[in-house]
Formats: sequence, C-alpha cells, structure tokens
Amino acid sequence: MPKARYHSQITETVAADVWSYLESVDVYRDEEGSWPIGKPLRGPVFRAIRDYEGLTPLFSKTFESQMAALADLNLRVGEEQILYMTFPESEFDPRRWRVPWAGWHNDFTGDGTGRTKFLLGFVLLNDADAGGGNLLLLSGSHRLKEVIEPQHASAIMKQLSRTSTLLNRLWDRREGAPGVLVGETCNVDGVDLQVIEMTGNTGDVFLLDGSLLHAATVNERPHVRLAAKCFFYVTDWN
Ligand SMILES: O=C(O)CCC(=O)C(=O)O
Repeated sequence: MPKARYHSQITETVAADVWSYLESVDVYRDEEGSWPIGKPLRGPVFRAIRDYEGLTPLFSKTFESQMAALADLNLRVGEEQILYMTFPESEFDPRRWRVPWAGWHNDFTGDGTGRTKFLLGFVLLNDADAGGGNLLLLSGSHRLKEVIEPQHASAIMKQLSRTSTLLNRLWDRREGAPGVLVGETCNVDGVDLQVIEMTGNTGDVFLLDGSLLHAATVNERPHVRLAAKCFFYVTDWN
C-alpha cells in the first residue's frame, strides 16, 4: 500500500472548513453534546458525506500527478469525492472492539482480469489512532482469485473463510474479532494477506486498489475522525 504525506497546511484548512460546514447542521467542534452519536448526521447520511464540496482543494491536478508518480500509473481523479466522519461511540477496548461481518466490502467488483481499473486515494484530515473509527482493510486481497472474479463481497468472504483460520475468525458471523486480529497475517494460494487498520497522522495519504476488501469501524476514541476519499481511474488500463 503506497503511502505519502500531504501538506498539513492544506489538510488543516480543509478540516477547519469541514467544521464550519457542520455548523449549518448544528454540530460544533468544541461541543461534544452536539455530536451525532449513532444517528444520521443529515437525512439518511451517517459517516459518509458525498455532496460536500470543500474537498476540492485536496483532490487537485497536483494531487493527481503526485499520486500517479507514487503508483507509477497514469491516473485521472474521479468526480466522486467523499468525506468520512466517525463520531466517538464508546471507550476503546481492543479486546472488545468488533467490526460487523456485513460491513466488509470492496468498492470495485472484479471483472475477471485482475487488472486494476480504479484506485482509492485516502487523505487523513486529523490524526488517526487505533480504535478511532478508521478503515480496516485486508491488504493483498485484491490479488486473490476469489476477488478477481466478478462476485459480491459476501460470496468472496464465504469462500475465503474456508481457506484460513485468520479469515474465518475475522468474518465470524456470530461475533468477529477484528481488534485482536489487526496486524495478523496469513497466506492464501501464495498471496500474503494482512489485517491493517488505517492509522496515521494528519495529511497521510493512502492509495488502495479499488477491489481490496475493507470495512468501516466504530470510533472508540474521544475525538472525531475525519478522512477524505476520492477515486482515481487508471487511464492506461486496457
Ligand atoms: O473510511 C471509512 O470510514 C469508510 C470507507 C469505506 O467504507 C469505503 O471507502 O468504501
């Protein structure tokens, strides 16, 4: 997973803009009582805000060319830019922390070729500690034949759960145990896999294959988590 650091002045400006935008829906940075905990932020929207235009300064042409250099691919930044906010829900306990089975998905369903069609670019807009409502991902999963096949994530997970004890535990329908599994590795059909939590510092940038399996997690830290995502099309894919 290539990783880079974004200029903090820009991320801080965007984060400040996010907070002033939230004032229009009565959510205030310094008033925890106003934070929407476990309920939609606006209409049916909780966590992901798709029509917020304040991300434009992040996903510029400069960003596009920097990411292209990092991935060594010709890229074009997509129209969809999403802001993810995760408000605190409970106190952090790594043994108790769970991710629902149903939360796992990939943004791009394979088309049988195994060639990347689009990438996901994430920028952290504040520091992201473990258990702070970050993205959890199964690195390497985009290389698995089950993922390359054009099938829904639930079918992929059902097949993969049978191939490894780690994946069977990760996707245990009864409880799941992601907290203790972060960092764990396994190998399926010669592909190295690792459960990774997208932790880091303000401005960190992550570039992911769009077919990688990932899941949103609950925020058990006392601060709000802010991250932005955009899609990149790989333009020399054919
Ligand atoms: O980072 C998040 O909070 C969720 C991201 C996600 O589920 C996605 O990118 O599809």
